[in-house]
Amino acid sequence: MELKEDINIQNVAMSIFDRKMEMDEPIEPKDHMPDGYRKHLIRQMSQHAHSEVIGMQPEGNWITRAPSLRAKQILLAKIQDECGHGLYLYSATETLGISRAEMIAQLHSGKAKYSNIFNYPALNWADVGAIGWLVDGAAIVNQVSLQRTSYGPYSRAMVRICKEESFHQRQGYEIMTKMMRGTKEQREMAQDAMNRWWWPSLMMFGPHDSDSPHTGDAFKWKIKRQSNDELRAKFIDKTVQQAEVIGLTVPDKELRWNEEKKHYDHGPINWAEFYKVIAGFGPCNNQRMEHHKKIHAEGAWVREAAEAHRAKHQRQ
Ligand code: FAQ
Repeated sequence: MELKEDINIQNVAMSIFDRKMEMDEPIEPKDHMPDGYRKHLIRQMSQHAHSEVIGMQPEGNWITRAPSLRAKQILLAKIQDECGHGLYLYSATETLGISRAEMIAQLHSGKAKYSNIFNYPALNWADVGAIGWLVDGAAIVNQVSLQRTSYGPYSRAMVRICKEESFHQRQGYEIMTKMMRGTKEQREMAQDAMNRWWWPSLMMFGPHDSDSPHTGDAFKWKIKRQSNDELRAKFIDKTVQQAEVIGLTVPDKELRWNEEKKHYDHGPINWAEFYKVIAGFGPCNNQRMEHHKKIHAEGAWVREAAEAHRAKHQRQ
C-alpha cells in the first residue's frame, strides 16, 4: 500500500516537471526533477562557475602593468565582476544539492572542467584587449541564449551576468581600437593577439553539434536553446564585422560569406588541440590549477572563521 502511494507521488511530481517543461515555466530548486536533469545542470553550471573564477588569472597578471590609471581601474572592475559571476553561479549550483566544497574538490581533482580558453597565456596588453573583445564576446553570445534556460536560478543569474559582460566586451574592443589607431608596433601587437585568440575563442562553444554528447539531453530539457554550432556562427558573424571596422584581419583564409545560409563559412577548427587542452595538457593548465590550489589553501582560515561565526550565531 505504502509503495503504491510512493509511486503515485513520484508520478505526480514527474508530471508537474513535464508540464512545466511544456509550458516553458522555470524549474525551481524545490521542484521534483529527474536525476539526469540535476546531474546535467551540476556539471554545466559548476563548469561555468569554475570558468569565471579561473578566468580571472590571465587578466589578473595585467592589473599592475595596465598602461594608465583609467585602464587599471577598468580592468580591476572587470576582474571583480568575473569573481562575482563565479559566486552567483556557485550559489545557483548549490541549490541543486551540491556544496561549494564538493565543487572545488571536483575542480582540483580534474573531475570538473573549466573553459578551454583560460589555459592560454596573456602575453601582452593587446591580449587583455583580445580577451575582453573575443572571450567575453563569445561568452555573451552563449549566455544571452542561457537567459532562457529552463532552471530558474541559472537563467536569473544569466540576466545579470550578461549586463556586466557587455561592458567587458566593450572594454576589450576599446583597447583593440586604440591599438589599431596607434603605431605600427601597436597594430602588429593587436593583430598578433587576434591571431592567437581567434581559434580558441571559437572552441569555447564546444564541439560541433554532431560530436556533442550532451546536446540531445540539453535540448530535451531546454537547458540549451541554441546549439554549439548555431551560437558559434552567431559569434563569427558579429565579430567579423567588428574586426573589419577597426582594420583587423580574421586569421582564417577560408572565411567566406555564404549568401544562401546568411552566415560566414569558416575553415576547420583544430579539435585535436581543443581535446588536448580540456584534458589538462594546454599551455597553462598546470599553472592555473596550481595557483588556484595555493590560493584556496591560503584562504582556509577565512572559511574556518566564517564557519565558527555561523556556529556561534546558531548557538545563540
Ligand atoms: N571548454 O557535449 P558538449 C567566460 C566539454 S564564461 C572546456 O558540447 P555541453 C566569462 C564538455 O564539458 C565561459 N570543456 O557539452 C569570462 C563535455 O565534457 P564533459 C564558460 C568544454 O555542456 C570571460 C565535452 O566537452 N561558459 O568566459 C568546452 O553540452 C573572461 C562535450 O561537449 C560556460 O561554461 C569548453 N569550451 O556544451 C570570465 C557557458 N566545450 O563535461 C573571465 C555554459 C565543451 O562531458 C574572463 N556552458 N566542453 O566532461 C555551456 O553553455 C556548455 O556547457 C558548453 C558545452 C557550450 C560550453
